[in-house]
Amino acid sequence: MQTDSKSSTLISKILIANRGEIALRIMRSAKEMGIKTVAVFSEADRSALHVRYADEAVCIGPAPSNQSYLVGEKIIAACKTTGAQAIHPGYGFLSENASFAQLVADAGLILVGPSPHAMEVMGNKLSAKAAALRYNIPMVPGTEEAVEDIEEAKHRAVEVGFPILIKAAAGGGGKGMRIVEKAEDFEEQMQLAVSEATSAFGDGSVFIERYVSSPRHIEIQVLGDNYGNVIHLFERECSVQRRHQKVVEEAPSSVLTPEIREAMGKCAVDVARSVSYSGAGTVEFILDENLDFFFLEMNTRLQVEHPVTELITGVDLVKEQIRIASGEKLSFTQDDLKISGHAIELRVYAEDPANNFLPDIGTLLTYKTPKGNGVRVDDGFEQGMEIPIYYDPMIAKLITYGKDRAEALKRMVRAIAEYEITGIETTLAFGKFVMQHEAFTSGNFDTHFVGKYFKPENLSSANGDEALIAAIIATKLFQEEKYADAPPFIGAPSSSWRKNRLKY
Ligand code: MV4
Repeated sequence: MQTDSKSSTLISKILIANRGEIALRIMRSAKEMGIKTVAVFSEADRSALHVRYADEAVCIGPAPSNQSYLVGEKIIAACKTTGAQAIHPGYGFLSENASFAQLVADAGLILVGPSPHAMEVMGNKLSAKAAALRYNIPMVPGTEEAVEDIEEAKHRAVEVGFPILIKAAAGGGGKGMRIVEKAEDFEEQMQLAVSEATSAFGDGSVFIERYVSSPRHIEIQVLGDNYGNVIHLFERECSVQRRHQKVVEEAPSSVLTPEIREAMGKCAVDVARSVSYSGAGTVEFILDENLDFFFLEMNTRLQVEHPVTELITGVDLVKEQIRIASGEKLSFTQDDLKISGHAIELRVYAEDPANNFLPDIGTLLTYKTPKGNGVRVDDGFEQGMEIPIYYDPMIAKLITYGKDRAEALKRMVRAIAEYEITGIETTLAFGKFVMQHEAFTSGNFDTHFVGKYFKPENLSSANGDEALIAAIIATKLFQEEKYADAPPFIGAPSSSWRKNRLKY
């Protein structure tokens, strides 16, 4: 499928304006294409893996991201110093910042991503919906413009029908979103939504949609080139999330029929066309109980969960992004693409699932990744490294592939058991809980999965190590009694036994 086209004439050196696993992910593809890589790093990331992996590295300031990874001028200056012709922004940080995209263009550099215009239109939910409306894309009934006057807004809410959802036009990640069950509550919720949106985004515009109460979250990966060719690479199912943070993603979705898949794919391509989209993008939909789907928004970046799409299509999305940015035409058509097998991704966070998922920072005392058939780990750490407090707490993405969903799931359970992390709490045991839950294994779940089924008590019972722990304690007590009068000897079981033996 992927042609090994000659390395780009426009790009011989690329700067990766990111850190962690995604910076490494991008550099690996660049290296395979014969493109030199430049890392940028903050003072907290001096010894990070992405810095060591790159051909060159430039320090761009102190640890806080607003003094380093978020400062566009420093990134552009680093390109000038090193002679990099292009910037890959990864995800997060500057990746969806239209002003930065414009700054890059004005500096005569190539941004691996869509135009500043496409970013700007899709960066606002209302302008995104307005663009999509011209292509007759299905959308949840609601207001097409921002609602300002409260009485007028309430009138519109009654027309739409309760329950409704008030959303911030500039919003993302569920911020500024309020569910309103009945008309009496409307004024209060609207005021709260406006003030939340104003403080979070500096833009208080809100709009109304009918609330779809138990949706599945399904997104379509698209690729567009600079010659008007747009294709889709099928869907990713992302319904297992916790407070708008995705936890598990998979491809394909177990609920889509070939007909719905094709219809959603066509809609996603049209949404991309509405802004002459170039590069890799993701069109988000919700799917209701009747399997009707509605366009929500478009993300104009490479997403965290892109590997599941790569595994089922055989396409290296980062290479395609770079080829498109260097002015190449898409080397394949929609008809060349098909789904092979099934892939599941588990995000491993440095968070304590037993303690309300509080971020847990510290040193990776043990860090051993699973290996073998059908296992891919995208990470940015090694044993002995510290997880810095300044950035996202994601340690790794554990991705498994199989000929079908059952095989991918079994591999995932096996891979979780092989993964050894001590020194910090992680979401691995939580992942095991999800993978073994009947609602997940049967495919009968929606965006409420975590809230509906997960309680911290589930963790210990899902763990299955009680017998092992009991045996270790018994042995230790026995030895302590036996040698109570003897001096401590070298090699005696140390008090760190628990950290070293606990496995998921
Ligand atoms: C919705 C919805 C139900 N009805 N819109 C959440 C974040 C943003 N991307 C859109 N979101 C939702 N919009 C209507 N009209 C439910 C959600 C939603 C959700 C969507 C995708 C993934 C997870 C979610 C979790 C809660 C709510």
